[in-house]
Amino acid sequence: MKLYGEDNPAPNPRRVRIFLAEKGLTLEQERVPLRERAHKAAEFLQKNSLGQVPVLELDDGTFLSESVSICRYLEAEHSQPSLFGETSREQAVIDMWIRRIEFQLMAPIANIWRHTHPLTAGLLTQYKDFGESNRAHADRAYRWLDDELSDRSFIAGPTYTMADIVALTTVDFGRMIGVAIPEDCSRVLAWLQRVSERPSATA
Ligand SMILES: N[C@@H](CCC(=O)N[C@@H](CS)C(=O)NCC(=O)O)C(=O)O
Repeated sequence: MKLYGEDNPAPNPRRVRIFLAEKGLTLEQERVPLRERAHKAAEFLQKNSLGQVPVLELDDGTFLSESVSICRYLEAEHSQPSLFGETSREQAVIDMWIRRIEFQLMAPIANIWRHTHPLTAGLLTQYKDFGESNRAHADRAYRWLDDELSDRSFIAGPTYTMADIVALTTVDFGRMIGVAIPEDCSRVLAWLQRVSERPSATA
């Protein structure tokens, strides 16, 4: 098995590395340098036709892409500690929160990245007004998340799960490109400190 990824700050490969650290697993890894466009080379497109990382190559030659799907596969192979939930209720709640973080928070941050950041300017036609308009969406998402965290320590409940990994990588990437957590979102800030103190956060 081999994991193709990219160093930080790329958020999606980091999800898998944090997941592996939480599970205490190690895998052979190969860096795919995005700045050199290695992810769009013909050889890599054979592994993932979307030309994105991470990709997990299984021993039977299957290539899995999509960071959450890769982690689901690894969870099925190594069930403990559970990061996707044990009961059907836990699993559904965690899945709901992964999707909510991706749609509510990751989507506006990705739009800000693609449409306002100098590093992506050569990759697409940037619509700067559209990109900037997403700052208000990200702010709204942070305030909504702050209210949600009033009754629990982690994104999907009382324990750390895959939803925290998706949120942490998103929040850190946002901070890196200048999307700050609003200062009055004290619960989100406390959550960020809690998850950042885990050894896995250095992955
Ligand atoms: N939904 C995918 C997103 C993967 C993704 O966008 N990866 C970024 C690196 S963080 C990438 O490869 N970007 C290059 C591109 O989209 O062309 C996942 O969760 O794995």
